[in-house]
Amino acid sequence: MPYRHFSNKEIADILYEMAALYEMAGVEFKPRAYERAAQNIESMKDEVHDVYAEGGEKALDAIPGVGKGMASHIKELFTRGHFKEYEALRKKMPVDILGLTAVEGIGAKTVKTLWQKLKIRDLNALERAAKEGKLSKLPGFGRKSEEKIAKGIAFLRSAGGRRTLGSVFSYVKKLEGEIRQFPEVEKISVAGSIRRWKETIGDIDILVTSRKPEKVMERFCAMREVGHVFGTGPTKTNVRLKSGIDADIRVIPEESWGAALCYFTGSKSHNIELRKIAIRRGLKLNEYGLFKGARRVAGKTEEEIYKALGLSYIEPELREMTGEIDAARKKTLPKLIGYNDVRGDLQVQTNWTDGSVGIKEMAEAAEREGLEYIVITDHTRGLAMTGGLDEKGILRQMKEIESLNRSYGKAGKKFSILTGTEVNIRKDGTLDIADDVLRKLDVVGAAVHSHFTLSKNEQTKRVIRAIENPNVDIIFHLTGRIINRREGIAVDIDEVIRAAKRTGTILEINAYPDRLDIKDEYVRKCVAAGVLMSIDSDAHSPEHFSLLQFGIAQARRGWAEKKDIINTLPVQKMLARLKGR
Ligand code: DGT
Ligand code: CA
Ligand code: CA
Ligand code: ZN
Repeated sequence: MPYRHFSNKEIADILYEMAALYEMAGVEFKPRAYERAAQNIESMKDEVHDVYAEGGEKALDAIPGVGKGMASHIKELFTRGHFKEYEALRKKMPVDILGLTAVEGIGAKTVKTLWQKLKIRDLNALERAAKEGKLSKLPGFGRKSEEKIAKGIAFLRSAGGRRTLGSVFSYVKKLEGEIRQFPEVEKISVAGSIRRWKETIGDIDILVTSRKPEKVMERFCAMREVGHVFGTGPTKTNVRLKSGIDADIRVIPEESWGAALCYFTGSKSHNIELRKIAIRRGLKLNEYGLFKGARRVAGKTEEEIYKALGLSYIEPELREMTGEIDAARKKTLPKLIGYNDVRGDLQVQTNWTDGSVGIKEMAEAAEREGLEYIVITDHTRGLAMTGGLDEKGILRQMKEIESLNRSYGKAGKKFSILTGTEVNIRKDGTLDIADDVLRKLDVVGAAVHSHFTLSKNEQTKRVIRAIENPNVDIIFHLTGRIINRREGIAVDIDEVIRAAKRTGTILEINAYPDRLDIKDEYVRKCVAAGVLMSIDSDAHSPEHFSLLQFGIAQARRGWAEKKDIINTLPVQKMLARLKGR
């Protein structure tokens, strides 16, 4: 096959597949390396293709996580459309690996067994085998694991192919940037669920104004990223992008910009309510404007539409019909935390455990991102696969942090690195690090990483026991859910929030795009109860600090203000608000 363009998503998928193939082949180290490279490529702003076109194989090599071997594979992909090692591995294992491993509880090793013993190639075959009770007869499987797999498949199907916002965000920004460059485009905005910063998105909705709509559509359809055009006309075009995502673009008349933005931002139920309000006032609202008879009374901006309906302006993140319209009428909407309000990051991993680089590099990256402090929170020993630290390891790490801070002090730097940990909550709610060491740390986060299927009652007790430990400042990613993949633990959220309030424990909003844990609904409960939250990136590599924006969006969708989030405070004030100080 000759040269072909591969999008970042396509490359990442191939690398993920390679990771699984190597794992099945029993190769050491490579699986993790390929996975890491895939993650980095997925979240890159630039196209790997352009990086290669401009800087050759050397530039590929410079992408974080991509080494010489991988760089040459990617080059081969661009120049020949495939690469040998991948083809060879695929031949041995001709199965839909990504489809199968997307099921909770199925890893590469299981895929191998399923193929070797039952010739299962894809999700449908797996579903059939589970129904027929064939899985439970495999060595190492039982009734329970069969049921778990059946549940996992059902969960996956119900998610219906929606993608996390974080996995498409930089891709969408890039697309938007390219369209903005069309000479005929005047205004441009992304609308729909992306503008509302939903956790997952179905498609990409783009609005533009232009005096030459045909030309805009022609250029759009000719974009390199467009795979298939479903339909095109002067006002509306629908395409499927090469990444597999659908996109709609609409050209809007200048005087209707605000009305269209409002209409196509949604949500649908929010729009329907706005229209009812208009009708009650003897007006008519549609995507062209707000009308009194034939006269347009508003439409150029969203602000003037809300105003004409007797409402204060409602931020897109709140347009979900969960009380925002009432609050806008009564002028009691919250003043949401802003995207620049977070000053520090309270959950950061390094290469002391499963992060990609050292403490210093992470601190430098955080500083570049505009942060004033970070807490180093490597995993603890209960998470053996990450090389979790024991007490001695934590004490050694504290020394290194101390010396880094000293050198920062000497250099007159304002940035602070705080000591901390992501201590593992055991099945019974006790922690896997001794209290006298936890007490020495600046910030202690505790998290559940195992025993996800205990009953609600047991999980609630377990988490509350951790909350009641005077050394635990924060509960990290409370439910442990992974969007599209794993349901979180069952907890009585109201009881947990009461315990957090009583003890002064913070609940984290984890910004990692497939976690976003706690979810918006719970954020709102915390706001109502006066429980402080933190917004953390859970960074495992330097680029991850930019993920904070998704956590901030989550906080906004939960109606949180700046005062509700502890790490909007400067470092000393933040520390002073922690439990037991
Ligand atoms: P998605 O794409 O599933 O993540 O969710 P949205 O909210 O982006 O939905 P989408 O793409 O179907 O439509 C974009 C917006 O257009 C939607 O949020 C509200 C508006 N819209 C679409 N269809 C209707 C409709 O039938 N009635 C009203 N009032 N608004 C609609
Ligand atoms: Ca949409
Ligand atoms: Ca759409
Ligand atoms: Zn980790």
